[in-house]
Amino acid sequence: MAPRNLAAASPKAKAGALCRGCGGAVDAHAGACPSCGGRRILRHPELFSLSVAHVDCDAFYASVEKRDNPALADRPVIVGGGRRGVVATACYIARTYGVHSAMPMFKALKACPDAVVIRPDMAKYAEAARRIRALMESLTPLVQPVSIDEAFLDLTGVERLHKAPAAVSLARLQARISSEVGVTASVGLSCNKFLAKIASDLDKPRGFSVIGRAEAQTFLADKPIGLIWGVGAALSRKLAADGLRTIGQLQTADPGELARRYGEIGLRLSRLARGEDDRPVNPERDAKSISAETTFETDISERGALEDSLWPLCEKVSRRIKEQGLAGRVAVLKLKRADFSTLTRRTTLDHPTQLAGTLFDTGRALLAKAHDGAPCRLIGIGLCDLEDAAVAGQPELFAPDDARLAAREAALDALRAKFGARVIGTGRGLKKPEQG
Ligand code: DCP
Ligand code: MG
Repeated sequence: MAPRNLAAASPKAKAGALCRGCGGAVDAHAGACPSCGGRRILRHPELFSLSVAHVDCDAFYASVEKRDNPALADRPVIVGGGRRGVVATACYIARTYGVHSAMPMFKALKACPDAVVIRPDMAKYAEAARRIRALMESLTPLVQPVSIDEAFLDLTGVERLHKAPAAVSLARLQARISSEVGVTASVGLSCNKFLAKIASDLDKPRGFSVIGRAEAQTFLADKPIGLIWGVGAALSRKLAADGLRTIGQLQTADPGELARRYGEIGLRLSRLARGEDDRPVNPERDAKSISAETTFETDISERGALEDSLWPLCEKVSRRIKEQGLAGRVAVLKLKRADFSTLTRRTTLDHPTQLAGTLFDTGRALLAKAHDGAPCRLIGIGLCDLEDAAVAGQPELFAPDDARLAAREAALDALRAKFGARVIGTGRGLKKPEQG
């Protein structure tokens, strides 16, 4: 499996080629791999100078099931059912019948009556995921898990350690996931997370795709705007109504005009359309929740006063969650009464959020349910069930209805960054200075 030609594997190599059979680096002009004789050679001028990757397992739950029951290898397999009665995933054979994730099971079975249906066994999938994660972490400390079967990896600077460019290490990783865990994965290699994520999806299953810096704009130009993370159906419709359908149209639109029309989101779309994404691969995913609380100097029993004290806390949580590039799906409110009894109330949001306004509205609703008029000595609010904001899709940030709210918060954040957190407040934040 080791690359035979380390000279070609040097990070400085101009053009690179990789044998898709054994994962070894080969000479860019070789017709066949000198190591395994394979003829599936991946060539790309930037192959050995790119180091940000997205790795995503193929039909993950179904692959684990096939691994554990070889008799299923050539059968269409659907994992799902149970309480929700929908398809969690379908193997690539079942997909040829049109079966896909989130499809109601009855529809899936109509499309593919011969499918073998298996109930999900999460413990088994989590175990496979842990082993895959460990293999990734043996390559680089910069592993950012996105979901159970996918992660971003930044291999910048570890080429010397592995005596191989990132592409070769990734091909080896792909081979080890297959031989040691028994499932297959697809790799997307590029210069940033946005492009790497798109790349990993281009050649599934067992794919290895590269999007280079030089080709990014051209590659993206004719793709629909919906390919951009977080651009859901609603925003796509709004952009289409304004005549914007392809990423190429975003590339040629004036960024200032996009900002004026869509706020911060417009600017972000403009940058992504040009293949620019400077978010780092962030392995710091330890924080299970982000919260803030305040203890009052004197107990408060009046609802309005409690609400006023909630707002700066929401701003604080929002600021911290934005700094970490995360979004939370569950909001939690905490009240400590004067008698020191504590109560917490939580609610799951429709979409993960990082907005102070959304958190405040949710917190206020929870407060209305939880607070019985008793004097309180402390109030706290937080977000948990955290996800990477970009990968979570930020449907809320991108939903046209909330776009103004998001743009306004982005503007306030920018002012705070410039002048300090305490200088800029909203009417609500200024009404009652933060305590505790
Ligand atoms: N999953 C789920 N419900 C969904 C989507 C996914 O339960 N609506 C589960 C089952 C998948 C796993 O998460 O196996 C990983 O999700 P992916 O989106 O990566 O899908 P797959 O790995 O199954 O297929 P692909 O090869 O397209 O990545
Ligand atoms: Mg997958």
